Amino acid sequence: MSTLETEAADADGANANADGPFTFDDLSVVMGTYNEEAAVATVLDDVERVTDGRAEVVCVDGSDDRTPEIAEEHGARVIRQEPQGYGVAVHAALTAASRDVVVTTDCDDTYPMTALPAFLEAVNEGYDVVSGDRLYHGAAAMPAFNRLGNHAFAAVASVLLGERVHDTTTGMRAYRREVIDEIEWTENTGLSAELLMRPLARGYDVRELPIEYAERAGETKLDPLAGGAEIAKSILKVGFEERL
Ligand SMILES: Nc1nc2c(ncn2[C@@H]2O[C@H](COP(=O)(O)OP(=O)(O)OP(=O)(O)O)[C@@H](O)[C@H]2O)c(=O)[nH]1
Ligand SMILES: [Mg+2]
Repeated sequence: MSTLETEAADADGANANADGPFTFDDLSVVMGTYNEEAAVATVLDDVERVTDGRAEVVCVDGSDDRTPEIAEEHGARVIRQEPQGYGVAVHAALTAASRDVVVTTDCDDTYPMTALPAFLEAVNEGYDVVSGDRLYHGAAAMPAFNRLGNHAFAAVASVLLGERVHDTTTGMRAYRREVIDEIEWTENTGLSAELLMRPLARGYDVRELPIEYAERAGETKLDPLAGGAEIAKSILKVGFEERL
Protein backbone atom coordinates (compact mmCIF):
# COMPACT_ATOMS: atom_id res chain seq x y z
CA MET A 1 0.00 0.00 0.00
CA SER A 2 2.60 2.52 1.04
CA THR A 3 4.62 1.87 -2.13
CA LEU A 4 1.58 2.57 -4.23
CA GLU A 5 0.83 5.75 -2.34
CA THR A 6 4.40 7.03 -2.65
CA GLU A 7 4.54 6.33 -6.36
CA ALA A 8 1.16 7.90 -6.88
CA ALA A 9 2.37 11.09 -5.24
CA ASP A 10 5.37 11.16 -7.55
CA ALA A 11 3.53 10.33 -10.74
CA ASP A 12 3.06 13.46 -12.78
CA GLY A 13 1.16 11.93 -15.67
CA ALA A 14 -1.30 9.10 -16.12
CA ASN A 15 0.24 5.93 -17.56
CA ALA A 16 3.72 7.41 -17.08
CA ASN A 17 5.09 3.97 -16.16
CA ALA A 18 4.18 1.93 -19.21
CA ASP A 19 6.00 -1.10 -17.81
CA GLY A 20 5.04 -0.67 -14.18
CA PRO A 21 5.06 -0.37 -11.30
CA PHE A 22 1.48 0.50 -11.95
CA THR A 23 -0.55 2.84 -9.76
CA PHE A 24 -4.26 3.54 -9.54
CA ASP A 25 -3.72 6.00 -12.41
CA ASP A 26 -3.02 2.97 -14.60
CA LEU A 27 -6.17 1.13 -13.52
CA SER A 28 -9.53 0.67 -15.26
CA VAL A 29 -12.32 -1.02 -13.30
CA VAL A 30 -14.91 -2.41 -15.71
CA MET A 31 -18.26 -4.16 -15.40
CA GLY A 32 -21.48 -5.07 -17.12
CA THR A 33 -24.47 -3.44 -15.46
CA TYR A 34 -28.00 -4.70 -15.93
CA ASN A 35 -30.61 -3.27 -13.58
CA GLU A 36 -28.21 -2.94 -10.65
CA GLU A 37 -29.91 0.05 -9.00
CA ALA A 38 -29.61 -1.67 -5.61
CA ALA A 39 -25.82 -1.94 -5.78
CA VAL A 40 -24.31 0.46 -8.31
CA ALA A 41 -23.83 3.44 -5.98
CA THR A 42 -22.15 1.30 -3.32
CA VAL A 43 -19.83 -0.42 -5.80
CA LEU A 44 -18.75 2.83 -7.46
CA ASP A 45 -18.34 4.62 -4.11
CA ASP A 46 -16.11 1.76 -2.96
CA VAL A 47 -13.94 2.01 -6.09
CA GLU A 48 -13.68 5.77 -5.66
CA ARG A 49 -12.76 5.53 -1.97
CA VAL A 50 -10.22 2.74 -2.37
CA THR A 51 -8.48 4.24 -5.43
CA ASP A 52 -8.75 7.86 -4.33
CA GLY A 53 -10.91 8.54 -7.37
CA ARG A 54 -8.00 7.79 -9.68
CA ALA A 55 -9.18 4.61 -11.42
CA GLU A 56 -11.14 4.87 -14.64
CA VAL A 57 -14.54 3.16 -14.31
CA VAL A 58 -16.36 1.75 -17.35
CA CYS A 59 -19.91 0.36 -17.19
CA VAL A 60 -21.44 -1.36 -20.20
CA ASP A 61 -25.10 -1.01 -19.41
CA GLY A 62 -28.24 -2.72 -20.62
CA SER A 63 -30.56 -1.50 -17.86
CA ASP A 64 -34.08 -0.19 -18.03
CA ASP A 65 -33.86 1.23 -14.50
CA ARG A 66 -31.79 4.19 -13.24
CA THR A 67 -28.48 2.27 -13.08
CA PRO A 68 -26.78 4.22 -15.92
CA GLU A 69 -27.76 7.63 -14.50
CA ILE A 70 -26.48 6.64 -11.04
CA ALA A 71 -23.26 5.28 -12.59
CA GLU A 72 -22.65 8.55 -14.44
CA GLU A 73 -23.40 10.58 -11.31
CA HIS A 74 -20.65 8.53 -9.66
CA GLY A 75 -18.11 9.35 -12.35
CA ALA A 76 -18.29 6.19 -14.49
CA ARG A 77 -18.08 6.18 -18.27
CA VAL A 78 -21.30 4.47 -19.35
CA ILE A 79 -21.63 2.69 -22.67
CA ARG A 80 -25.18 1.70 -23.59
CA GLN A 81 -25.73 -1.73 -25.10
CA GLU A 82 -28.83 -3.90 -25.60
CA PRO A 83 -28.68 -6.70 -23.00
CA GLN A 84 -27.10 -9.71 -24.73
CA GLY A 85 -25.56 -11.55 -21.82
CA TYR A 86 -22.68 -11.24 -19.35
CA GLY A 87 -19.83 -11.89 -21.75
CA VAL A 88 -20.98 -9.53 -24.48
CA ALA A 89 -21.13 -6.72 -21.90
CA VAL A 90 -17.85 -7.55 -20.18
CA HIS A 91 -16.00 -7.99 -23.49
CA ALA A 92 -17.18 -4.54 -24.60
CA ALA A 93 -16.11 -3.10 -21.23
CA LEU A 94 -12.65 -4.72 -21.42
CA THR A 95 -12.19 -3.36 -24.94
CA ALA A 96 -13.32 0.13 -23.96
CA ALA A 97 -10.94 0.34 -20.98
CA SER A 98 -8.06 2.71 -21.70
CA ARG A 99 -5.57 1.92 -18.94
CA ASP A 100 -2.72 -0.63 -18.72
CA VAL A 101 -4.29 -2.74 -15.97
CA VAL A 102 -7.94 -3.73 -16.18
CA VAL A 103 -9.98 -5.15 -13.30
CA THR A 104 -13.37 -6.73 -13.89
CA THR A 105 -16.08 -6.90 -11.26
CA ASP A 106 -19.81 -7.53 -11.00
CA CYS A 107 -21.95 -4.53 -10.13
CA ASP A 108 -23.77 -6.39 -7.34
CA ASP A 109 -21.67 -5.64 -4.24
CA THR A 110 -20.42 -9.23 -3.97
CA TYR A 111 -16.74 -8.47 -4.66
CA PRO A 112 -14.43 -6.59 -2.26
CA MET A 113 -13.21 -3.38 -3.89
CA THR A 114 -10.95 -3.07 -0.82
CA ALA A 115 -8.85 -5.82 -2.47
CA LEU A 116 -7.98 -3.59 -5.48
CA PRO A 117 -4.57 -2.61 -4.02
CA ALA A 118 -3.67 -6.29 -3.56
CA PHE A 119 -4.65 -7.05 -7.18
CA LEU A 120 -2.50 -4.17 -8.44
CA GLU A 121 0.38 -5.26 -6.22
CA ALA A 122 0.26 -8.77 -7.69
CA VAL A 123 0.37 -7.33 -11.23
CA ASN A 124 3.37 -5.25 -10.15
CA GLU A 125 5.01 -8.47 -8.90
CA GLY A 126 4.83 -9.65 -12.51
CA TYR A 127 1.56 -11.54 -12.83
CA ASP A 128 -0.37 -11.08 -16.09
CA VAL A 129 -3.67 -12.24 -14.63
CA VAL A 130 -4.70 -12.08 -10.97
CA SER A 131 -7.87 -14.04 -10.32
CA GLY A 132 -10.01 -13.50 -7.22
CA ASP A 133 -10.63 -16.92 -5.63
CA ARG A 134 -13.99 -16.78 -3.82
CA LEU A 135 -13.96 -20.41 -2.77
CA TYR A 136 -10.75 -20.28 -0.71
CA HIS A 137 -12.53 -18.72 2.28
CA GLY A 138 -15.61 -20.91 1.81
CA ALA A 139 -17.94 -18.43 0.05
CA ALA A 140 -20.67 -18.89 2.67
CA ALA A 141 -22.66 -16.06 1.05
CA MET A 142 -22.89 -17.96 -2.25
CA PRO A 143 -26.03 -20.08 -2.86
CA ALA A 144 -25.12 -23.75 -2.19
CA PHE A 145 -26.04 -24.86 -5.70
CA ASN A 146 -23.75 -22.23 -7.24
CA ARG A 147 -20.94 -23.13 -4.83
CA LEU A 148 -21.15 -26.78 -5.79
CA GLY A 149 -21.25 -25.88 -9.48
CA ASN A 150 -18.27 -23.58 -9.16
CA HIS A 151 -16.21 -26.29 -7.44
CA ALA A 152 -17.18 -28.71 -10.22
CA PHE A 153 -16.27 -26.21 -12.97
CA ALA A 154 -12.86 -25.67 -11.37
CA ALA A 155 -12.27 -29.43 -11.13
CA VAL A 156 -13.09 -29.98 -14.81
CA ALA A 157 -11.04 -26.97 -15.93
CA SER A 158 -8.09 -28.21 -13.83
CA VAL A 159 -8.14 -31.59 -15.58
CA LEU A 160 -8.30 -29.97 -19.01
CA LEU A 161 -5.54 -27.49 -18.20
CA GLY A 162 -3.32 -29.97 -16.38
CA GLU A 163 -2.99 -27.44 -13.58
CA ARG A 164 -5.05 -26.94 -10.42
CA VAL A 165 -7.31 -23.90 -10.53
CA HIS A 166 -9.78 -23.20 -7.75
CA ASP A 167 -12.31 -20.64 -9.00
CA THR A 168 -12.82 -20.50 -12.76
CA THR A 169 -16.02 -18.43 -12.75
CA THR A 170 -15.08 -15.52 -10.53
CA GLY A 171 -16.05 -12.08 -11.78
CA MET A 172 -13.15 -10.22 -10.15
CA ARG A 173 -9.78 -10.35 -11.88
CA ALA A 174 -6.97 -8.03 -12.90
CA TYR A 175 -5.42 -8.32 -16.36
CA ARG A 176 -2.49 -6.65 -18.00
CA ARG A 177 -3.95 -4.96 -21.06
CA GLU A 178 -1.75 -7.08 -23.43
CA VAL A 179 -3.52 -10.25 -22.30
CA ILE A 180 -6.88 -8.81 -23.30
CA ASP A 181 -5.53 -7.53 -26.62
CA GLU A 182 -3.50 -10.59 -27.63
CA ILE A 183 -6.19 -13.26 -27.22
CA GLU A 184 -9.36 -13.69 -29.25
CA TRP A 185 -12.33 -14.11 -26.90
CA THR A 186 -15.30 -16.18 -27.99
CA GLU A 187 -17.55 -16.96 -25.01
CA ASN A 188 -20.57 -15.18 -23.52
CA THR A 189 -21.88 -16.55 -20.21
CA GLY A 190 -18.66 -18.60 -20.06
CA LEU A 191 -16.39 -15.60 -20.69
CA SER A 192 -15.18 -15.54 -17.09
CA ALA A 193 -13.88 -19.13 -17.35
CA GLU A 194 -12.37 -18.37 -20.76
CA LEU A 195 -10.57 -15.32 -19.37
CA LEU A 196 -8.74 -17.59 -16.91
CA MET A 197 -8.27 -20.68 -19.06
CA ARG A 198 -6.82 -19.26 -22.29
CA PRO A 199 -4.09 -17.18 -20.59
CA LEU A 200 -3.13 -20.12 -18.34
CA ALA A 201 -2.95 -22.52 -21.29
CA ARG A 202 -0.81 -20.06 -23.26
CA GLY A 203 1.81 -19.64 -20.58
CA TYR A 204 0.90 -16.25 -19.14
CA ASP A 205 1.70 -15.82 -15.45
CA VAL A 206 -1.55 -16.33 -13.60
CA ARG A 207 -2.21 -16.40 -9.88
CA GLU A 208 -5.31 -16.84 -7.80
CA LEU A 209 -5.77 -14.42 -4.92
CA PRO A 210 -8.18 -15.44 -2.12
CA ILE A 211 -10.97 -12.89 -1.70
CA GLU A 212 -14.04 -12.55 0.50
CA TYR A 213 -17.38 -12.88 -1.26
CA ALA A 214 -20.53 -11.14 -0.02
CA GLU A 215 -24.23 -11.71 -0.51
CA ARG A 216 -25.62 -10.15 -3.67
CA ALA A 217 -27.57 -6.87 -3.53
CA GLY A 218 -30.49 -6.97 -5.98
CA GLU A 219 -31.70 -9.71 -8.31
CA THR A 220 -29.39 -12.18 -10.05
CA LYS A 221 -29.14 -11.90 -13.85
CA LEU A 222 -28.01 -15.50 -14.26
CA ASP A 223 -30.36 -18.47 -14.35
CA PRO A 224 -28.35 -21.08 -12.40
CA LEU A 225 -29.35 -24.02 -14.61
CA ALA A 226 -29.26 -22.48 -18.10
CA GLY A 227 -26.27 -20.29 -17.17
CA GLY A 228 -24.49 -23.23 -15.54
CA ALA A 229 -24.98 -25.36 -18.67
CA GLU A 230 -23.55 -22.60 -20.85
CA ILE A 231 -20.53 -22.22 -18.58
CA ALA A 232 -19.92 -25.99 -18.61
CA LYS A 233 -20.04 -25.95 -22.41
CA SER A 234 -17.56 -23.06 -22.56
CA ILE A 235 -15.13 -24.81 -20.21
CA LEU A 236 -15.15 -27.96 -22.33
CA LYS A 237 -14.90 -26.03 -25.61
CA VAL A 238 -12.10 -23.72 -24.47
CA GLY A 239 -10.29 -26.58 -22.69
CA PHE A 240 -10.25 -28.75 -25.82
CA GLU A 241 -9.40 -25.84 -28.14
CA GLU A 242 -6.42 -24.90 -26.01
CA ARG A 243 -5.12 -28.48 -25.98
CA LEU A 244 -4.99 -28.69 -29.80
N1 LIG B 1 -24.88 -4.92 -19.72
C1 LIG B 1 -25.19 -6.15 -19.28
N2 LIG B 1 -24.78 -6.56 -18.06
C2 LIG B 1 -25.10 -7.82 -17.67
C3 LIG B 1 -25.83 -8.70 -18.48
N3 LIG B 1 -25.99 -9.87 -17.79
C4 LIG B 1 -25.37 -9.71 -16.60
N4 LIG B 1 -24.84 -8.47 -16.52
C5 LIG B 1 -24.07 -7.90 -15.41
O1 LIG B 1 -22.98 -8.75 -15.21
C6 LIG B 1 -22.70 -8.91 -13.82
C7 LIG B 1 -22.81 -10.37 -13.47
O2 LIG B 1 -24.16 -10.79 -13.42
P1 LIG B 1 -24.72 -11.50 -12.11
O3 LIG B 1 -26.20 -11.47 -12.12
O4 LIG B 1 -24.05 -10.91 -10.92
O5 LIG B 1 -24.26 -13.00 -12.37
P2 LIG B 1 -23.59 -13.97 -11.31
O6 LIG B 1 -22.51 -13.26 -10.56
O7 LIG B 1 -23.23 -15.19 -12.04
O8 LIG B 1 -24.79 -14.29 -10.33
P3 LIG B 1 -24.94 -13.88 -8.77
O9 LIG B 1 -24.26 -14.98 -8.03
O10 LIG B 1 -26.40 -13.83 -8.53
O11 LIG B 1 -24.27 -12.55 -8.57
C8 LIG B 1 -23.69 -8.00 -13.09
O12 LIG B 1 -23.08 -6.78 -12.81
C9 LIG B 1 -24.83 -7.85 -14.09
O13 LIG B 1 -25.54 -6.64 -13.95
C10 LIG B 1 -26.28 -8.22 -19.78
O14 LIG B 1 -26.94 -8.92 -20.55
N5 LIG B 1 -25.92 -6.95 -20.11
MG1 LIG C 1 -22.67 -11.50 -9.47
